[in-house]
Amino acid sequence: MLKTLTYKILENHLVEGQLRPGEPIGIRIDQTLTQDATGTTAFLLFESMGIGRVKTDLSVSYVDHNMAQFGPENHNDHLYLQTIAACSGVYHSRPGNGICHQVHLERFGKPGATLLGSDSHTPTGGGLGMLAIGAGGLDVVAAMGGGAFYLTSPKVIGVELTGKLKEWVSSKDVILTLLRILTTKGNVGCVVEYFGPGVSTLTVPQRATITNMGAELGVTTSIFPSDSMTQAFLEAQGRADDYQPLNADPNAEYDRVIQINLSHLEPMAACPSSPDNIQPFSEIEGRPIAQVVIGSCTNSSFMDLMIAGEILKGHVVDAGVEFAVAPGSRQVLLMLAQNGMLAELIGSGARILESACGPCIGQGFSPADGVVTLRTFNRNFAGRTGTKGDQCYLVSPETAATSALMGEITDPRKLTELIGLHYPKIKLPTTFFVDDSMIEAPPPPEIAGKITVHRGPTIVVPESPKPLPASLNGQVLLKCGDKITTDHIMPAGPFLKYRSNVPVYSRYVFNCFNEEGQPTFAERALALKQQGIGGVVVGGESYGQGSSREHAALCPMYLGVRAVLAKSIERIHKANLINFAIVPIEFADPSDYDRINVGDALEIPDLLETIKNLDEVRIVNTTGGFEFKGKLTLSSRDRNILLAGGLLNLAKKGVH
Ligand code: MIC
Ligand code: SF4
Repeated sequence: MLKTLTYKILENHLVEGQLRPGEPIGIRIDQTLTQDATGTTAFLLFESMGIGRVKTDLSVSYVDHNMAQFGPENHNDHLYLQTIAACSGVYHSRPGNGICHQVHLERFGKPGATLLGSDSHTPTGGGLGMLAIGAGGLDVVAAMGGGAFYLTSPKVIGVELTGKLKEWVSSKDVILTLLRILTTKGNVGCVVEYFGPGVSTLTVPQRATITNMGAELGVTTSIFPSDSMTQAFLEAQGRADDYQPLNADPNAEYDRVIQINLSHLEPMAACPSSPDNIQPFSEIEGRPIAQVVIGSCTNSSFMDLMIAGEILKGHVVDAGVEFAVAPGSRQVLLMLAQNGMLAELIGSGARILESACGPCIGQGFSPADGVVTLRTFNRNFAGRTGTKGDQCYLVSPETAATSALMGEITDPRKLTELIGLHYPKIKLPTTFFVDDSMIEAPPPPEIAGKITVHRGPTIVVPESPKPLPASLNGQVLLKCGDKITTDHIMPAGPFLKYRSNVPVYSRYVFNCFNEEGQPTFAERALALKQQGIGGVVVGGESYGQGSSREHAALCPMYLGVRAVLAKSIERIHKANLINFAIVPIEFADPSDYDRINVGDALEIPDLLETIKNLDEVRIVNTTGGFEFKGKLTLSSRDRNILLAGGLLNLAKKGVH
């Protein structure tokens, strides 16, 4: 059989199961990454699992999300992460060194390897030909301990690239095109694999933009072949030895093939408030804008900022626009400082933000009410900027810089006509400036054993779930519609700093649905918990899309939520629910969604027996006086985790 690159890498790492689409499999993980917003909890769980030292080839802990440091919480987390990394054999990328995905690509990613990260944009590594997958922290912890990562053997969607991007059209426009075709729904259990003659025209940073934002498709990951472009990138990073060529077999069989001719693409934008709300420029050009940000793990590479700098050089952004640049890594920032482009950007009026996630996760730079903000990021979910009712458009660095100059959404292809600028071709540097002094290698075990782990008082060890009851006596706490993201469930922004304190962070579960003067979701859930009634959340399609944050399961679990009933549930979130003993149930007949109301009492007789053996759940709505069916799509491992009361409880019994 002619193999895809995805299946070649899976085959090399398979430890359990059969490589057939839809089958549950376990794979060996070579590398892991964690970041501070998910990593603090992950390391607390790592400690409670008693793993000691990591068993992977490489594990890196990054600090890039919680950087605002209002109050002691963030710094407490940083110190905890630094000391626990040293104790556990983990590399520690210090605050200021950059966004995890950008730094991992630059310094650690390796073609052919597997990478598991507690962040949904881990697939960025697919730009280097690695199989890089996002997961909840607990799954990453299990892999750090040498355990397999369990997933569904994927379907592979082949994206055949032909042609070559035209001037002013960017790799961001490639992924926006794919989002227009595939949307953010219905792609669970698939991997997107790029092939064809167009691949060789894209550099690794361009490929990484595409694989990064591939996360928004809801796929398991995205991957590019490893070729001479990969070699050039690794050589320029001083890592020639990490290169190996990798390709799918010619004529490999894909489950579906999508053709994209790069020469036909045009600049595009994802309009408010979903990454798949794609519009061509004819629809949006000329809209006035008040804010532009270039940054995030999608588009903050050296080449991205160089092209933005070339556009802005010698000009000042429009008076109506606040403009910010957040370089993806310290390497990027240093190189811009060394070659003078940083001065050009500052000269253009850019506010230089630190190399971190920053505005992408609502850590500052929220736009004013009612204005348009243009960002080079990957997500524009409603309110993610920190402003309710925000109007956030996702675009390429070329479009962002051009529009910042003009004060309105402007097609970058008009720059020649507008300011006489011809397309500045930016070449991949032959040498990147390499300085790893902000990455701390772990000390040998004899020294590691003497390190005292710093545990600030704002860091609270999360509770383990209580075992599930034999029959569920539940009540509907919330009915929340389609495309509920983990940002809706567990908001970031000003609450991000409570990530390592579940009792406090839990107060903000579903905060966007709370109404002034009414009891909050958390208050209602805790009241039910005290009466021994299990909370149930009812959702529509694609429940739990977006971030990998396991707090979207951990905090509801703390509040007594025992089941999620939705039309469909996204991959990472579903795994997180299972890990924290919340039963993920899909409606057998989606129209039953309409028959359920908030406050309805729902009973699931013989819940445990059903989880043990069956795929169909009988649910009784005692308030409405009717019965309906739910579906359980669970592997036998998932069932064992639920029956044990969550992964932590299962692991404590010595089973992973
Ligand atoms: C995001 O982009 O939403 C985040 C913040 O990076 C998350 C992780 C988190 O919530 O900490 C992600 O993408 O997984
Ligand atoms: Fe950070 Fe934004 Fe990337 Fe998430 S998407 S890792 S918040 S830059």
